Amino acid sequence: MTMHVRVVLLLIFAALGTCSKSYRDRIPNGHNVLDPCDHSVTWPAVGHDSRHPHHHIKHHLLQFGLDFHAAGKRWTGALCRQDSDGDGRTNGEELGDPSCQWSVGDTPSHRVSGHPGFNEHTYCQGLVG
Ligand SMILES: [Ca+2]
Repeated sequence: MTMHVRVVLLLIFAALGTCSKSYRDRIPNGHNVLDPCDHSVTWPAVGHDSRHPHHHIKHHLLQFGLDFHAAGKRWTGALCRQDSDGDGRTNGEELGDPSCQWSVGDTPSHRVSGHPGFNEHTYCQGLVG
């Protein structure tokens, strides 16, 4: 492998590694979302059905991830008012922006209180027992 190829590969992997990190900056409390069933750990890949999706394995986007992409990968009023996981709470309520006022760089008005991609009531029950 030539030095040029190594440098290009390094840059590609570096870019892939920062993707979801920058997406997390685009939603309120994006770095504080917890595992829906185990609140002792965070769920870094908020839009994905795996906490740490590997880029070489095909992984699935949650409905929240699909909705985020459909909104132009931005926190919009419509995305905030949506209930992507169907648990009866809006994405904004779960992510600490119940009045849908948050903008990138702001401190959210509330703490994160749920995962916008999982209906905790049904998803976590399915994992027990
Ligand atoms: Ca939820």
